[in-house]
Amino acid sequence: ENVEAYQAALNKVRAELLGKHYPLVIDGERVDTPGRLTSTNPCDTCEVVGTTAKATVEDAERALQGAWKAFETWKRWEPDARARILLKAAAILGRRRLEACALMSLEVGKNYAEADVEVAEAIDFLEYYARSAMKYAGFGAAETTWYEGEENGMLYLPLGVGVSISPWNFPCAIFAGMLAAPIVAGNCVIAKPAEDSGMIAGFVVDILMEAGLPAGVLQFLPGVGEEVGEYLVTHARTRFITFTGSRGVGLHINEVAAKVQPGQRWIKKVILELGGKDAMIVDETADLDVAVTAAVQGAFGFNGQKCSAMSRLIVVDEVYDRVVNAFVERAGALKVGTGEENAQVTAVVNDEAFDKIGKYLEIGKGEAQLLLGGEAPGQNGGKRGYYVQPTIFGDVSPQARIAQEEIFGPVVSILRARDWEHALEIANSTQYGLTGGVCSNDRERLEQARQEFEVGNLYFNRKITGAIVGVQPFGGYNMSGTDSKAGGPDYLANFLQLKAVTERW
Ligand code: TXE
Repeated sequence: ENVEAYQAALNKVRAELLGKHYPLVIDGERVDTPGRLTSTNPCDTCEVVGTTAKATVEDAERALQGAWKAFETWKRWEPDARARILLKAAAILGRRRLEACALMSLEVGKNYAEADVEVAEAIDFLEYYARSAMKYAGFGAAETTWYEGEENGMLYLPLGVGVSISPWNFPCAIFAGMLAAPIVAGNCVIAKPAEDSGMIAGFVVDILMEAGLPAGVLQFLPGVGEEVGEYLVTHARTRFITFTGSRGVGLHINEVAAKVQPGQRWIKKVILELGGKDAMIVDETADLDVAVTAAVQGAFGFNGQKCSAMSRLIVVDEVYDRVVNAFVERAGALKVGTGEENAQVTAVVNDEAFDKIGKYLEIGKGEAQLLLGGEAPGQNGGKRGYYVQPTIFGDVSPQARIAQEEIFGPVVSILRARDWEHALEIANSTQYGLTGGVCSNDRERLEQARQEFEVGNLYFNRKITGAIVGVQPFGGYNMSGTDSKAGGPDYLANFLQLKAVTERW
């Protein structure tokens, strides 16, 4: 019945939201701009879904100054009052869940099943960070609140104004989660969504404003990353940066944000959530069906456009042929189509991704054995769209480019390991370390993986994507990022200044 309700929501969305234009939001005002960012449906490249305004650096300057003004008031709100606004937004998003799913399907091509999980995750992020803030608000905490310390005590004070720069592949959950944490901690945020997903971001901003977020606390600034994003991350008045996106851009931001600008009084706090080249090991003790199911789900969910996607499958020689044949057969049976049809594999997000993946297919043919797919990306049975068939390469060498570099599409490299030890060595042989998995029934090996598999999120005998907010902190080792969010050590502490006050000794 969900799918029927979804279809109905889709039709409502098409009528109401399709063609909608989302302006900037600065100091609580909706502000339009001459420039436009256009969102198109990747499953039908010609269909315009809608537009957002396109911020300039002048808009960014105005947003930054306005946010600092709003900060003077917002920082004095009691944490539980701030938390209640997030909880209200979560409730509104819950009521409008199907519209959010339908809009996401249209804007980034996500199928209903994946979109539904993502909206639930967005709600979880809002609720989780609201609860996290309560810890500081007298709910059983020490009587010291964040402002009037008595005698000796610890104060947790918000930092000020920061920028949140988010990707298109979790355009609702990551967008909402990344701004909710600093805001509920008392900071003000300038939110810069990815160019391909400004509408669903605008949809979330509308809900946060409806929930009562005061003017200026959240400035909504869709725009070109290299322009307004760059302007904000290098600005003397930006106090913190929370970024989720590719390794390349993340490392660039880390570099330029380190430079102390004239008049800058602090060291910018930078939080990075970057890419992955995530591997799952299958050994000879694994349950074959469990392993192949985990591999298909982990590799092709949202067409592999997840930082947590399984892009490497490492199989010990003894079971290599059985596992690979079953995996290729199951992958080959996946339905390719539109998000609305709830196809398992839909179109990749845009022409840039389409071209990038196409190049990797050619590189892969030169490096390894093509086992499935690999046709030049293109039409799906006559339908226009950025479709890439599930593609699998076999006997890939660990140092091959398709085993080292993030392709971010429905492309899997299978590597053959001599034995368990060799498999673990291969798994740890990239610069990333986000998610990883082991399909095995050998408890000693699983124990060894706990200690030695260098990933922030490790899964046994199940797909290696998906982290339950508040239960499984999500974040990686090495080049996959700097922190684990939503569930690890107190993530809000990233956005707070700690002050120890001593009066009586
Ligand atoms: O990233 P991009 P995308 C990663 C995923 C993949 C990438 C895909 O692994 O690598 O995200 O998302 C802005 N200064 N993760 O293509 O291109 C740009 O406008 C400032 C990991 O969106 O890096 C966009 O808003 N900003 C994650 C944002 O950066 C700039 C989970 C990201 O763009 C900029 C999800 C600049 N110079 C995706 N250039 C995890 N680890 O949890 C671009 N931008």
